[in-house]
Amino acid sequence: MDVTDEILGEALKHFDEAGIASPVQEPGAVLVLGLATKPGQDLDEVYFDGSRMRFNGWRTHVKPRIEAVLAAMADRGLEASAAGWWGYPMSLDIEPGTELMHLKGLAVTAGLGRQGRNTLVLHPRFGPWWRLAAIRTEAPLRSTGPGRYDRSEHPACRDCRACIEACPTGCLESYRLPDRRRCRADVPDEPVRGLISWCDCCLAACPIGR
Ligand code: B12
Repeated sequence: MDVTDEILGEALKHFDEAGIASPVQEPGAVLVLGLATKPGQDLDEVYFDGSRMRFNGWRTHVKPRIEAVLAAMADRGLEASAAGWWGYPMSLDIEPGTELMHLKGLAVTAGLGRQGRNTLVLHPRFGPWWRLAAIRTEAPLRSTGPGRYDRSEHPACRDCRACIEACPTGCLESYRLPDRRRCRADVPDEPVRGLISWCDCCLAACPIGR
C-alpha cells in the first residue's frame, strides 16, 4: 500500500467518496472529497446571524471531517491545507488574482463522476445528491482518474432533459447555467434574510441516485 492508498483510506473513513486530481498543480495534487446528502446530514442548512449567512450544515458535517483528514496527513508528514473554508472554495475566500477552484472539474478529473445536463457532477450511486470539498497538498499523490477535465456528454443525459424541464426559472441550459442570478439557489454577495431560497428542482428531477 503506497501513500496515495493510505490517504484515500483515511479520507474514506470520513467521507463517502474520495479521489485525487493530479497533476493539476505543480508540484502536488488535490484530494477531492465527496459527502452524500442524507437524512440528518443537511449540508445546506444555513442560519442568519444578523444579516450574515452562516453555513451551519457545512460547519457541522464537513469541517470536522476535513480536520480529521488533515490530521492524518500531518501524521504522515504531508503538508496539506483545506481549499477555501473547510474545503469549500468560494470567490469570497480566495486571494485577489487567485483562480476560483472549480470543484466539479476537479471531481471529474479525479474520476469520481461526470457532469450532467444540470451542470452537477453525477455520482454513480448518489446522482447529484452529494457535495464536494477539497484539500490541496504538495505531496505527489497518484491520480485516481483520467487526470483531465472530460467535458463529453454524460451517457445518462443523452435522451433525458428532466432537469432542464424542471427548472422553475428556465435558467438552466444543457450543461450550462449562463446567468447564475436567475438560479433560485443564487446567493447574493451580501445575504439578507428572506433572499435565499434553496432550489433543488434540477436535482430532484434527475433519475440518477434517486
Ligand atoms: C458559483 C456556484 C454556484 C452558482 C452558479 C452555479 C453554476 N452552475 O456555475 C449558483 C449559486 C447558481 C449555484 C447553485 C447551486 N449549486 Co453551486 N457552486 C458554485 C461554486 C462556488 C462554483 C461553481 C463554478 O465554478 N461555476 C462556474 C461554471 C462555469 O462552472 P460549470 O457550471 O461547471 O461550467 C462548466 C460546464 O458548463 C462545462 N461545459 C460546457 N459545455 C459543456 C458540455 C458538456 C457535455 C459538459 C459535460 C460540460 C460542459 O464548461 C464550463 C466551464 O468549465 C461551486 C463550488 C466550487 N468552488 O467549485 C458550487 C457547487 C458547484 N454548487 C453545488 C451545488 C450542490 C449547488 C446547488 C444544488 C445548491 C442548491 N441546493 O440549490 C445549486 C445547483 C444549480 C446548478 N444546476 O448548477 C455543488 C455541486 C456538487 C455536485 N454534485 O456537482 C458545488 C461543487 C458546491 C460543493 N461544495 O459541493 N452554485
